[in-house]
Amino acid sequence: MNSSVAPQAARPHRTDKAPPPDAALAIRARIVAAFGRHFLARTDDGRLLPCVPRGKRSEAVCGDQVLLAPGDPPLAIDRVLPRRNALWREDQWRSKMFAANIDRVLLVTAAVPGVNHGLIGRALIATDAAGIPVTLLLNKCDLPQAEAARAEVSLYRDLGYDVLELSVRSAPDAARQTLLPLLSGQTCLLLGASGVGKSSLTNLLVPDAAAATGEISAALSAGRHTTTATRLYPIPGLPGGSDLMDSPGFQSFGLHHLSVSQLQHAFPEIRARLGQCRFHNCTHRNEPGCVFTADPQAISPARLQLYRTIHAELTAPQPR
Ligand SMILES: Nc1nc2c(ncn2[C@@H]2O[C@H](COP(=O)(O)OP(=O)(O)OP(=O)(O)O)[C@@H](O)[C@H]2O)c(=O)[nH]1
Ligand SMILES: [Mg+2]
Ligand SMILES: [Zn+2]
Repeated sequence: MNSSVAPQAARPHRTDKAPPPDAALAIRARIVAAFGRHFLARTDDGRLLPCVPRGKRSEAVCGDQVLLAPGDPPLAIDRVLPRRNALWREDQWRSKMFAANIDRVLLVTAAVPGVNHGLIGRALIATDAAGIPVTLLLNKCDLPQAEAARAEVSLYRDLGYDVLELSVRSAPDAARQTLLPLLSGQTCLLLGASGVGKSSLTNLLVPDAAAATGEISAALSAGRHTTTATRLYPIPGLPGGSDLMDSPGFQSFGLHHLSVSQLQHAFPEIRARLGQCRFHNCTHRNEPGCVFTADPQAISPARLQLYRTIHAELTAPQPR
């Protein structure tokens, strides 16, 4: 379970019972939407093609490069090409891949519903382990709660992460100007809890996206309207290859797919002082002579607690 390299990350997969693909006839495309077993892929010349996996298992995720067999729609996905990277979460029961082939994660938090350190900390660990650069976005800075949220995210700035502030609602032009340099020529994934404004930001940058946001359901009094599938959109006005992915908000973020070493290296403050504890194999949980227990400057109590909680999750005996 705790293997450091996920099996899906690097290998090309043939979907079940695929005949040998004829490279000359195959259509190369990128998955831009996944709804259960139904996918939408975009060719380099901009055609959108409905497609389905050949066998029972649907291994493709948003962002994957695939080879499609020519034929009547929906086309069969013959092969998922090797991934540069993939981001996913995994708990005791199941694993969920968010997306693949990502240049940067834009990890969104907001003044309302507030900064959730558990989710942010875990998402930062997962992106580090996947080798994907990350930028934190603090949205809804127009709200009175922004001051408190700013104080909360300063922790991440101090740890060396890039943190950008914006208000999609009250300062859309400034938000665009802040983000465009990061987005140019890149595939960026918006990631974050529900209601932080990922789809609002998508609609700002991709006016044709019509991504569902909170308002739509308010108008229909149908309760909250929340994104249910990851989608990839080309960003107009930027060079080709500038793509934005909107994803559903997450409430939990299991990290069962990581090794203890990946966990320790993903905490900048732990990485900086590895090897300084009395025991070389210190787990930083309860050993004597642990620098993180002894020196309150080494790591904040909340971050140390998060580390210990995740360490316990990774090393707990697996249920039979
Ligand atoms: N005050 C304020 N509200 C905002 C801002 N950006 C977005 N919102 C509102 O926040 C609510 C949620 O926004 P969404 O864009 O649907 O959030 P989401 O992150 O896509 O949520 P999920 O799809 O559930 O993950 C909507 O009512 C937006 O209008 C902002 O900058 N300021
Ligand atoms: Mg959304
Ligand atoms: Zn230690």
